[in-house]
Amino acid sequence: MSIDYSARIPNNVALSDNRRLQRALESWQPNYLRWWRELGPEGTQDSDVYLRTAISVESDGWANFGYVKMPEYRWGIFLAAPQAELTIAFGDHRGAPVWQEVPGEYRSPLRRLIVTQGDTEPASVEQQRHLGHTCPSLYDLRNLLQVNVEEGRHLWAMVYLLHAYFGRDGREEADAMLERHAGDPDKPRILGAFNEKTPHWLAFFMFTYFTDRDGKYQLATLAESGFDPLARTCQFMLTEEAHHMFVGETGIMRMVQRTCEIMNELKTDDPERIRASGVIDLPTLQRFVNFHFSVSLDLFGQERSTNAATYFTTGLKGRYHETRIEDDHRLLDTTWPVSMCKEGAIVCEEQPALLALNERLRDDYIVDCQRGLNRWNREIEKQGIDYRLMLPHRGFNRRIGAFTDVGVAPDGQVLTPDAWARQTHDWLPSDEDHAFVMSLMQPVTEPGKMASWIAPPSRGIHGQPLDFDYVKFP
Ligand code: BYC
Ligand code: FE
Ligand code: FE
Repeated sequence: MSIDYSARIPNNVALSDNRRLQRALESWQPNYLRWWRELGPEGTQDSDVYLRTAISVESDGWANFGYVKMPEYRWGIFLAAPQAELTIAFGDHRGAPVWQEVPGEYRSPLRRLIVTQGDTEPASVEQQRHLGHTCPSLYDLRNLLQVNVEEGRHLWAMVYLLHAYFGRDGREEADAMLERHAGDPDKPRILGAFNEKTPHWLAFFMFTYFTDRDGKYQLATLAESGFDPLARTCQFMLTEEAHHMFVGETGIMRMVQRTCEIMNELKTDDPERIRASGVIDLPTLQRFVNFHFSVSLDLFGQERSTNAATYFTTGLKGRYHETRIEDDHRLLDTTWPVSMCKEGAIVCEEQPALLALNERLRDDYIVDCQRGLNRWNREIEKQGIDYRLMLPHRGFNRRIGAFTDVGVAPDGQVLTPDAWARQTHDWLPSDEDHAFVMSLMQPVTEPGKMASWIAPPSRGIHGQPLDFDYVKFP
């Protein structure tokens, strides 16, 4: 399983043994690089960035740190090591050996899952491409670029599967990954959240906290797949994903910390006075939590989903930590509680568990999201401030599923359309909020210095000091 770095495409899948596949991927590579130059990070393509590159898929010491110019980053194909005599853990094929080839009858749904997953990766790079111009520090800039190159690698992970296992239509899907673009009205990305803008660093930290966390949960279900190459590629992607969520969680933590310090200095909770001293007031942070959480909840699909049931029954997509769950792993006659709106009130009803798999994964996700809020709230409490950030109700601001077109307040109250329209601007970021946040986004590129609105991190990267030159401009 060692990685071949002498190849044009670094890999641990013995690519050189399959010349056809190698040639096909090598002919996709220049298109990828052209896309990276055109729609990847702006203003830093020729900089030396202190990046981590995977050198082994083993859990100990898989990374190498050093200066790299991003277009020269060694994007490649890295799968977690295979496990001997592995069997499918769930669904109708439970107990059968995992598949090394795509079963003909599942070709189309499997391709669809891989395409949907793959599409989000370059989308996020496109969404974040302007952020380098307004970085709050070199430390943060480097983290952004690390996230971006890894999302680029996640695209490689899916493109490899498409090329290796789906023949001509796989190659066409791989090309289409570089043709759809985030927010493009004619050729949008597939899922809603990946067409939203990430205009500033507050949105970026919220995105990496909430939306990359959807990535964690979706990848975890695909890491259970009966299609072994997909499972193994997702297992390795998850190790990279952890860093993206770290960037989001600590980024918001540092903003909370800084805002509370200013509130204590000024002895005020007046948002206007707080804003005037160059930090983002807590109610504004709350509105961004509301937005990014609700948009990310939509990424789990509808509460009742026959697609999800089919993915599970056929062994393509499992549950979060499938093998740690103690049940029959078939879900033939169990139920799961699902919230919905009935006659102006939110009720919880038992639904067939098989149809409720999206909702179940969303439940797992919500619990995980709350953990970061608890940490941020502990900081607010520690600084003696009487304010708590909260996750809005799952029905708030939804576009997919049972709560679409239902006005649900953050506290779960069901509202009339009028009342909803009157109050949304209290709950979601307004144009003014965005304009204010944008006004703070002045680049800080002196080593060790931080923008006014964010506290320094507690430590540097890979043992380096905070005033390390994490990015060197040409
Ligand atoms: N936007 O049965 P339903 C990441 C469609 S993030 C637009 O409810 P299903 C990352 C759906 O396609 C992880 N359309 O849904 C994060 C279906 O279409 P058709 C990405 C949506 O299929 C940060 C219809 O509505 N990975 O990695 O059970 C940075 C009814 O669907 C949306 C994956 O998503 C939406 N939000 O579940 C970088 C994993 N939701 O059939 C990267 C792969 C639903 O009517 N994807 N629809 O044409 C899946 O597992 C499933 O496609 C979904 C949807 C969970 C997304
Ligand atoms: Fe990713
Ligand atoms: Fe990610």
